[in-house]
Amino acid sequence: MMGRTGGQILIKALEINGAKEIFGVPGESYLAALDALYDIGGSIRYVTARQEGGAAFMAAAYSDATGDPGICFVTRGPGVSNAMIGVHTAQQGSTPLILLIGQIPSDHRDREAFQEMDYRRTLGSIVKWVAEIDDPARIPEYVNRAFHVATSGRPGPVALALPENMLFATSDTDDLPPAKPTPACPSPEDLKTLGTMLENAERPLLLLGGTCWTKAGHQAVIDFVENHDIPVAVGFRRQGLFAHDHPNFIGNIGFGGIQGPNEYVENSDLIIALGARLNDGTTLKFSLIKSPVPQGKLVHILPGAEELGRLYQADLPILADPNQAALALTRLPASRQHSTARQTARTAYEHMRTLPPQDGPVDMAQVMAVLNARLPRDTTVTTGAGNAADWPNIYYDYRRFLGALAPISGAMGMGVPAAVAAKIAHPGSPSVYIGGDGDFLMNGQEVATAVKYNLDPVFIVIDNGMYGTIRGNQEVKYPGRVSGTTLSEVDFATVAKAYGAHGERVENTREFAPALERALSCGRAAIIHIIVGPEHLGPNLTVSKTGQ
Ligand SMILES: Cc1ncc(C[n+]2csc(CCOP(=O)(O)OP(=O)(O)O)c2C)c(N)n1
Ligand SMILES: [Mg+2]
Repeated sequence: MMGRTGGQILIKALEINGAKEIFGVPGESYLAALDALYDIGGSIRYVTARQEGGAAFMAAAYSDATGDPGICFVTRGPGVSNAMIGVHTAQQGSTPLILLIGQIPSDHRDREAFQEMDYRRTLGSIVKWVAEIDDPARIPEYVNRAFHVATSGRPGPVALALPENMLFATSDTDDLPPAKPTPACPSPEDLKTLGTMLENAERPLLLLGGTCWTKAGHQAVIDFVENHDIPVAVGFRRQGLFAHDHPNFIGNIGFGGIQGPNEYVENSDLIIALGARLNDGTTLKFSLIKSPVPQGKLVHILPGAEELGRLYQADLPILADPNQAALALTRLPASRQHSTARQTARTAYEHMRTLPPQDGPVDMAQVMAVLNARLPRDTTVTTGAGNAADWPNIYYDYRRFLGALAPISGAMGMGVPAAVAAKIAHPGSPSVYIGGDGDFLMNGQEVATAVKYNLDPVFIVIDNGMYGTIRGNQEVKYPGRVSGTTLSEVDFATVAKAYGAHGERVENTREFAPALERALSCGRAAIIHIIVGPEHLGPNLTVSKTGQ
């Protein structure tokens, strides 16, 4: 019997496990898998990116936007090297990502063959699991394990190397049923203890973070905080976990957060951290919540036993899937309301988010006001890294569940591919990137991917002609000694046109609103190039004010 090729068995196993999109750059190493996609009839789409860094970021962002594992397919050595930024970002962001690698033929292994790389060593410290498949008959087993490992415990990236000859070889092996999720539930005793702690708290806080949230889990969170009227904050770059216009929301904390909610966290006597690892980004380098022993009481709920007790000695560590935990929390009797604490924290949040007019040719405070008023609730907003990302991070009213896509790793270059991925995940909803001139060009080539797939994200580029974040730090530590931080002038509206996208140039505040209207309604990808001038360093920050 002829059987199926390794490529066919692989693609079938991905389909059985629910894969809908594969983000990649092709290589001759995995032609057999590409060929199997040709036959599968559209149930899985292969999204051809322009660079593996873009593809890996798209896969990670797709996962962050949907809660499903992201899948990225790249070729060996050079392809993997490019993709590593997305894999590292998935690790730091607890994002389930499956990296498939077209590998050199097995009979050339260990000769430093053309493009050979030892994935166990190069990827070993940034993935949860890496393996190479030698026998096509075992593909279903390895693929199921990849889905299981990526999504269970603390979610994260895994990698499978697929030797070229193995993908061409045939086997008559059977398919397996899909990997089964194993979400842990909190025990009744732990819930009872948590209920008593909440009853006795004066300034409680629910702090949300983590990945793989479901709509049901999200709704349970809303029900729980409304039942008890307790304040909710989200961790570093987790703005998509709670609508910012909800009266119980008091802000995102940590790096890129604002003072009001940070103060509430420092003085809270009970933090229920649900899904949040409480990393240095969320805790402002462990200052808002002292590590290893917090100043107030801490209930730490995480899906991975290995993470509980790693950064914090919680009063009540609970090993549970955040969705299951949230559902359990809705069953706690609401005997005490915390309305005063909640109202005070909410008022502080609203007050601290009010922006004065900003210096420069374009007032970014007004730009943010236009975006908040104009963009519908179902908009996904994406960013990369740098001060420019603080505009959305702090001042955009995120309202869509999982509608904030940004790198927990602080990697520049995620925002552009993430905006493309958001359009693939939610074609009917707007997707808007907001980032700096430096960040945009780290993966600006993926605008071409948006054009290829007829997607219409809007890319807003805040151009100060420099790596402003680093320049700002330079001005503080080495005033007036500018070194390595300036950038050349790029006409991004013209770049847009060259890609087949719509381009707008905004040189003063009043030009922004009509430019946004045209970008949102043009029916194709669009770049809005905002010239903020060489003094601009971010919210309330200019070169001249730095160091004063
Ligand atoms: C991949 C990567 N390289 C370098 C850095 C360091 N870095 C952080 S912010 C930044 C500058 C960002 O410039 P831009 O996007 O123009 O925004 P601005 O700071 O000017 O607002 C750099 C170089 C990083 N975080 N990620
Ligand atoms: Mg810049």
